[in-house]
Amino acid sequence: MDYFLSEEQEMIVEIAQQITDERIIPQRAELDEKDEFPREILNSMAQADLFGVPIPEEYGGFGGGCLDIVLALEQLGRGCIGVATAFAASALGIYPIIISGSNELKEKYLPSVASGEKFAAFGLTEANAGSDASGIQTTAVLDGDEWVLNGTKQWITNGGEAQIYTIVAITDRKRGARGASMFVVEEGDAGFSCGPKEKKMGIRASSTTELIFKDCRIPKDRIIGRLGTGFITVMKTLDSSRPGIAALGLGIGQACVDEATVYAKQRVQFGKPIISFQAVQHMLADMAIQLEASRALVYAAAKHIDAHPKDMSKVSSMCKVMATDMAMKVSTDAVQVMGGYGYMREYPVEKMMRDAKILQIYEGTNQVQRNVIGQELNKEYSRK
Ligand code: COS
Repeated sequence: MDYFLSEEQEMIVEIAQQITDERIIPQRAELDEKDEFPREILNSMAQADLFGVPIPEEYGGFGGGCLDIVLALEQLGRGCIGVATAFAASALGIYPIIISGSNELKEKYLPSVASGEKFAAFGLTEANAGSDASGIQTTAVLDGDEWVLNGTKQWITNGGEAQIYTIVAITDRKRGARGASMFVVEEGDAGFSCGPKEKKMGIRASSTTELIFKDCRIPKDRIIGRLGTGFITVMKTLDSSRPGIAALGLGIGQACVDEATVYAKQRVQFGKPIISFQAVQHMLADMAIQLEASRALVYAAAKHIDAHPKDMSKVSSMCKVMATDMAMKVSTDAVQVMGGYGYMREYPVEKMMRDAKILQIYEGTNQVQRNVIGQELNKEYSRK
């Protein structure tokens, strides 16, 4: 379907497509097998200026909007969402600075992330705080001209690989959601370390570690935004990043439709290619319908967010749920169409099915997204 993209948007698609076809697809199986971080591929994305897409022009970026980043991530996700997650997590890590940071923080951190020289990571989740984002235990206490951080973040994408970490910590426990603040921590800060890489079901090219703060001292001016606004910045960050996760779902969906259709045309059973059997055709048709419907919603949501940035929570959650549930269903069906071969590592759909699962979990489970949508509906209809 033609979504009438601008020339610049077509260019973003073309660049991401080329990196996906030439660099990601040939390497994805090996990166998955070896749990290997895709540094060289990320370097080629940096050379192609992809890291600059979400960063404002005055800080060395492309100044792209939500649809621009969605288009890039959809293509990268078609290749491998492990690689694409490493890329997306750098954008996620820098959003708090874009959304709430001072000009000084923006000048200090955004240009090196826009150029791809440095990677970023976002630290919210803890052992006892995931869906309950305001239940975090990590603390930050002001001591003279420094903040002293203590606590442990869990399952942080780009942990150990990023140089810039934006993290949320409690600065005044009595104030509830208004008692959290966000900070920038740099690789090498005293008292800051990362745990070993986690062993995951999928997205194994990406790195996931703990972030450990033991009397970690950082300068006072590394606070992002005003004291006590950390939870709001976290929520706005997640609202901004969720369409990107939806785009990864589109990427997997497209790759699965492609793989399963090509296979069904080649695989002969009972003397005919299996695509000539209605049972298989209907599965492929349902996969294609769900994919295209999800794409229409993700693009429409991204355009809405670009036009109305203050009204993004509901549409952001809606497109995340729809496209990632679609990715799980369509990847499971692709394995089914391909039968025994689909279940084997020799074909890429088994990896896509393992990878798809995380999309329903990270950056807010799809159950939490439904809570957000339900709460927004409740508010809207109370006003009517
Ligand atoms: N944008 C701006 N402000 C927001 C917001 C948003 N999207 N969502 C909530 N807020 C504000 C609220 O307005 C409220 O402000 P006041 O204190 O001024 O009233 C404050 O934040 C607290 O909001 P709320 O009471 O709704 O917070 P809850 O603790 O009930 O949180 C959910 C609700 C479940 C929506 C939230 O915890 C959430 O999104 N969880 C998922 C987190 C997640 O994605 N985790 C995975 C992380 S992997 S990176």
